[in-house]
Amino acid sequence: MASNPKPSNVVMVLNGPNLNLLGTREPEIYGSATLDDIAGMLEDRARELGLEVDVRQSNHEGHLIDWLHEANADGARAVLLNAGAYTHTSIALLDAIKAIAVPVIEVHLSDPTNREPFRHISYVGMAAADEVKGLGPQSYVVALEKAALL
Ligand code: CA2
Repeated sequence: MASNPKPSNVVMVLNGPNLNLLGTREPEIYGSATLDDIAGMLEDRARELGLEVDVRQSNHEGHLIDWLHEANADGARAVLLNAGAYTHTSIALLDAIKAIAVPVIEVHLSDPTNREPFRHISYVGMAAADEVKGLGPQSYVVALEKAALL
């Protein structure tokens, strides 16, 4: 079936490995907000922007790929993707982003380019339409505001 040519108002927000642990450890790097807190912030901002967010998290690379395909098939407005450490390793995610028409905005709480050298490469960034990083939970909100302009 052909995908819907008119993007919906749904923005899918995909979170990768270990992000379910946000707020429990390493607050000096990732802050003290939980993923549920971030989802709440996004729901509030989405309402103001006339958008709807669908926030998901998985520790499994294939789930993230399936959800990118789903966002595309459903004609989502955009995907905000914090792929966690898969950002720096996953050619499969790069291929998935290249294979879909939905714009993907790369999101990070920290700024990986100011951290260890192994975090400086981003396969996600090689295909993402845009990126927001280093703003803590606000990175997601700024990315949502960018999605509203697409
Ligand atoms: O800064 C980000 O958002 C990252 O995507 C977070 C990933 C990291 O591998 C990326 O380089 C940058 C790690 C997420 C791990 O989250 C944790 C949360 C609480 C406690 C431990 C890990």
